[in-house]
Amino acid sequence: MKQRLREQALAEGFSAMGVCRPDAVPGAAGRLRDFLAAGRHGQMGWMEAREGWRGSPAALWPGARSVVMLAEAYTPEGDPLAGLAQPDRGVVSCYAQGKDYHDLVKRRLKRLGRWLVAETGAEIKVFVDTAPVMEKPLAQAAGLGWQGKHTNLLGKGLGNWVFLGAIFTTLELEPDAPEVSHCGSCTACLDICPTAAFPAPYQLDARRCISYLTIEHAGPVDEGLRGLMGNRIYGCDDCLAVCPWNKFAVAAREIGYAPRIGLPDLADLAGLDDAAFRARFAGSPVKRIGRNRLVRNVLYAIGNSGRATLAPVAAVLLGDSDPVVAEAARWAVGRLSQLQDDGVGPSGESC
Ligand code: B12
Ligand code: SF4
Ligand code: SF4
Repeated sequence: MKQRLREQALAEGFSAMGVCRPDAVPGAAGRLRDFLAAGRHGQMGWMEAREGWRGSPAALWPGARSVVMLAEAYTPEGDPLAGLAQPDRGVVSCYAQGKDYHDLVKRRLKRLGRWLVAETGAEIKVFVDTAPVMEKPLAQAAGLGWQGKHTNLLGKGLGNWVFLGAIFTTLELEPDAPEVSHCGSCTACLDICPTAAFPAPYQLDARRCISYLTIEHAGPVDEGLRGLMGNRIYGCDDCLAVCPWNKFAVAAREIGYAPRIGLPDLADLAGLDDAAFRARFAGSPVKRIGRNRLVRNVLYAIGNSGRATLAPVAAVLLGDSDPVVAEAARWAVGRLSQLQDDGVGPSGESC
């Protein structure tokens, strides 16, 4: 059955499948507890709220006998870091360039799950991202790959540009052998992080991670971190992009991940009102942060751009009805006028 399930998973478009027992990650609960106790989750209170289930997949659904872990590739075709050299444009992480992966992965998981139910009569529950399930350690236990020093799951024949999904089932399936780390002495992901968000290899302080700051963090971002965000306005790809194992990354098979957003103009984005924001980002993961948070991020990017021509764009938002947007506009205008006073750009060129 496991072999047939794997064939079906690959036929559905998944890149890899593995199986583990629900109790296969006994160490994860303690590490989650340490992460939460250190406050590294920042404002993500939902991580604490269901800590018991998150740390113990066996407690989440006591009837489950096996966890089927699946990886779905979204490997970008070009260099995801190329846009960082264009300061008047905003960089949206390649995971969010196409359609929302939650919808695409879940749809595929449900199709595979229905097949499993029809074949075996077993019960199933499917999860992707938002449930209290630690998907990365489960995927490692199921042999899909290992959690790299950047904390994401990567595999030798997979690379790290993969989303994860899980099917819990009452069916007994033969577990796969867990994978071990093949990071060796490499530290490329730790070294490139613009905000020094890794307190140690294999550990992330989300409060410093640009992905967290641009997507999850409500309110103003600490001023010391804003300047380090550059023109990243939604998510961050730096630590993933430098991983040498991506030489062997599998290609994305889901056409829905093809880039639709590209490198948007910061001035255009700053001018979005609620309705225009919703229309522009319909079906995209970007939609979930709402107009105000995106415009806040855009204003930080404008402040970091070194482009005096963008100061009037920021100035229009000084009176924005959202106080966080208005404060971000003040910061951006202040930063750009400082550069004008000095007559130099952020990299030392005359502006
Ligand atoms: C919360 C969350 C975030 C937070 C925190 C990320 C984090 N690393 O914890 C923020 C908002 C920052 C985030 C960012 C991103 N995320 Co996110 N996120 C999640 C979520 C919902 C939970 C992760 C979690 O449980 N974190 C808590 C910590 C404690 O767990 P952990 O990361 O597994 O930590 C382990 C290590 O610290 C390890 N550890 C600690 N010490 C030591 C020591 C040694 C020696 C070892 C070996 C291990 C070790 O033990 C812990 C448990 O195993 C998952 C979905 C899910 N339900 O699992 C998606 C998920 C991890 N995210 C995902 C993605 C794509 C991203 C981004 C790449 C998006 C982007 N481009 O902007 C970035 C990557 C940033 C990064 N470097 O991690 C994917 C990752 C897929 C993959 N290949 O791994 C997931 C799995 C969603 C999905 N279904 O596909 N994310
Ligand atoms: S996603 Fe960006 S900010 Fe977050 S840990 Fe990776 S490199 Fe650092
Ligand atoms: S960049 Fe190097 S250290 Fe980081 S996950 Fe990849 S192999 Fe491991």
